Amino acid sequence: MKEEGRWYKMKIKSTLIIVSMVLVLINNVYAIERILEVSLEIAKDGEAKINNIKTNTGFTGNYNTGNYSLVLDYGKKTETYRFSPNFYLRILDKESMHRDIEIPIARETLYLPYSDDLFSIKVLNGVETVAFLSLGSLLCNNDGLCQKNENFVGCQSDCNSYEKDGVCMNIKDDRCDPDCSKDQDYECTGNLSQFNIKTNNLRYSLYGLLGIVILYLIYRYLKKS
Ligand SMILES: [Ca+2]
Ligand SMILES: [Ca+2]
Repeated sequence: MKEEGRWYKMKIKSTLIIVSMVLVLINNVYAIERILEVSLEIAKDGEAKINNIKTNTGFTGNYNTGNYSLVLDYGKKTETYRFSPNFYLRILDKESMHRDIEIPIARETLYLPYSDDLFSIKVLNGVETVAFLSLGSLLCNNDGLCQKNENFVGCQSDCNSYEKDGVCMNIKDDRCDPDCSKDQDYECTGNLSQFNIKTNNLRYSLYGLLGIVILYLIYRYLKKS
């Protein structure tokens, strides 16, 4: 009897572990990574210009090598990303051959990890600083209005999830985000049942998964006793 009680406790413990693992998995599927898009115009052997910055959702790039670096300053720490601007343009000549011609200005967009405490951006060519931008309230000025470089990703105090702010947030907020295409945000089709079917399907498949786990545990329990 004592033995059985211990075994039963163990089963409860493992059920809890499995359930929490499933919950963690669900959470990860919905985790959206925030990124900062930095568009640069770099003059060969000269100054660089930070043309545009924008917060977005998506993937970051790999910036490990190159003679240029972009430094994100968070006040307490800095992060350095290395890259090589492309000063060549590939063209097709009269004989239909590819040829690279040199261009005076390279245009690059970098996709970097973003967090709210970002303070300034610096671009270096070797050790020489070629561009600097202090962010200040550029990405969010907390005035209740969604403008300029602000969007829901970087400025939730001013922008709603369904704002026309250049980023598509395909989340359930009962509104159509005008930045999304119809297949990105189901709330844009005006046919909410389609959206509900989707979420219900997901919900049922998760219930199904939990059901299988529980049935398996009951089966194991009956087999042992
Ligand atoms: Ca604002
Ligand atoms: Ca939007």
